[in-house]
Amino acid sequence: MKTNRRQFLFTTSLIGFGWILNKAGFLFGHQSSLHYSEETISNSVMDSNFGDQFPYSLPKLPYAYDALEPFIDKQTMEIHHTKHHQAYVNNLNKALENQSFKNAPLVELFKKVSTLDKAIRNNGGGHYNHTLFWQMLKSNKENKENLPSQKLIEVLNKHFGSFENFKKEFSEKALKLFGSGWCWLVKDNKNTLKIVTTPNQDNPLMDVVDEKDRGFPLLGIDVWEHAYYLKYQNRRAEYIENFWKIINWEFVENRLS
Ligand code: MN3
Repeated sequence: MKTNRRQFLFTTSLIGFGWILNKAGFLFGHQSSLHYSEETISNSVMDSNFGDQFPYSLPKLPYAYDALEPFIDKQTMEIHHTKHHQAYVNNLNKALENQSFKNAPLVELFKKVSTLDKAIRNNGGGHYNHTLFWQMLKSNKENKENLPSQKLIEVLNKHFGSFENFKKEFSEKALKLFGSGWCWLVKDNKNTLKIVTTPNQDNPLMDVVDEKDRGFPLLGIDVWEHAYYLKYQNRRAEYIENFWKIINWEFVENRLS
């Protein structure tokens, strides 16, 4: 069932990719399109869980706008979701509407995004990244200790020495990222966990990202000022510290497996 769906996704995307590859000057050998696979492009990873398709739409939040208080305030969530995320969705649809490959899965477009209109990169990334971000968070009004499961802690220990080391490295990279962007925990195609940052709305599935930083996103933090400025102003470090209290570790663990 899963294989059929994958084949379907690849087939539908090929129509669009034929155009892209031809435009990029690639030679299409006979039947080569039938053999197109993730392995064709080195170190590329795809998120086949991302189900939205053209025309894209704003997903509902899995909680109320005030659910993340006091760590992320209601107004920030409402503006972030209904204005910022909605704008990425609208602009992505606009950028794709006249493209022959508009029905190709967004995560397939990421693999060739360097050859596409910049608006697809920015707004496609914006839609994908925020759709993930909302699900990576959860309510914790009582400010309970929020740790991953023992199983996930063991995985993080293996890759980072300890959970504390992981938290420290992730927080530091998120803090030091200059300007707007995202900090991610990713699993690369060798199953190694890494912490990487991407500028603007880029993400680790995109071919514009350095090969060593590519991977499947497990966790991400939005460090654009629009994600925290109303409550934290310039205090990004405080926003990052509070982010740890509202991470939906179950969601992260599900993505790992
Ligand atoms: Mn944002």
